[in-house]
Amino acid sequence: MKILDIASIFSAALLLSACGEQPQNEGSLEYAEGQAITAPVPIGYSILNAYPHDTTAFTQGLEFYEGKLIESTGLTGSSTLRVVDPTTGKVIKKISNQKDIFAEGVTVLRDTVYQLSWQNHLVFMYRAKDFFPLGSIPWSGEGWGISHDGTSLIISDGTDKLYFVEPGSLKLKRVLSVQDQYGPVNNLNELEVIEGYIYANRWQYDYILKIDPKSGFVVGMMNMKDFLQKNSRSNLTYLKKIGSIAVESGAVLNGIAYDSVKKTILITGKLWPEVFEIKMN
Ligand SMILES: [Ca+2]
Repeated sequence: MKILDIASIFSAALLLSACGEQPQNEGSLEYAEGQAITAPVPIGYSILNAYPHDTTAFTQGLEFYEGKLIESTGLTGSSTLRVVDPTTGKVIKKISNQKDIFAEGVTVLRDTVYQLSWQNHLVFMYRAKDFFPLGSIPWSGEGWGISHDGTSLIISDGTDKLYFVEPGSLKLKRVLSVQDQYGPVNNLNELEVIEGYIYANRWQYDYILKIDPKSGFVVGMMNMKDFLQKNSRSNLTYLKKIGSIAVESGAVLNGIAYDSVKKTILITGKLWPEVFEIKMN
């Protein structure tokens, strides 16, 4: 697909979104106009384990794949794609993105790794077993988080929209507007599909959202306020020693990976010293 094709689809989708109109084609946008939305239900969780995590990893994407963690780290000039041992935190394999790339979310579908870039307008593909590069696809918007439902890739771009696209081509299938009882929920970031629901980090907010993939309603919420400070076994002063308020406040929760065998969730954040294994109550 050409860039222009994607751009035109996006323009149409976003225009429809802005106008609040139903599209003419089948179900490419979903709305809940006029429907009352109930407040999300608090989701409790237990912390089972804390595993080491590379404190230089500016985590942008996290996914469990064949017993290992696939992690994408950002920042222009130092972005990487990694295979990480989930319990030791050891980086088993790492490749670097080109120096001009700011990498973002990552997911694996049909043994292909999809790695987003933030504002480079490219999605990179790799063979999952060895990270052999499979090229890139143009993406007209920003790239923040990515996951999949087994059929479609699901991409966030920092707005309240989630884009369902075909793997391989990124052809747009539908746009989901995410909202809670107060209206659109923006800053959707790292994603993970867990048992049929989309879970999302929301940038600059201390919680994980549970989103109904049909309605776009936020149906649940995990409170993660001061999660690292409360639960880390590490000395966190290094986050301050960097000497930048921006970096310190940038060390936010941003990584959700689901182990479908153990039915546990691995969460971490940018520059965090640990990956936490949690289980929803
Ligand atoms: Ca994820």
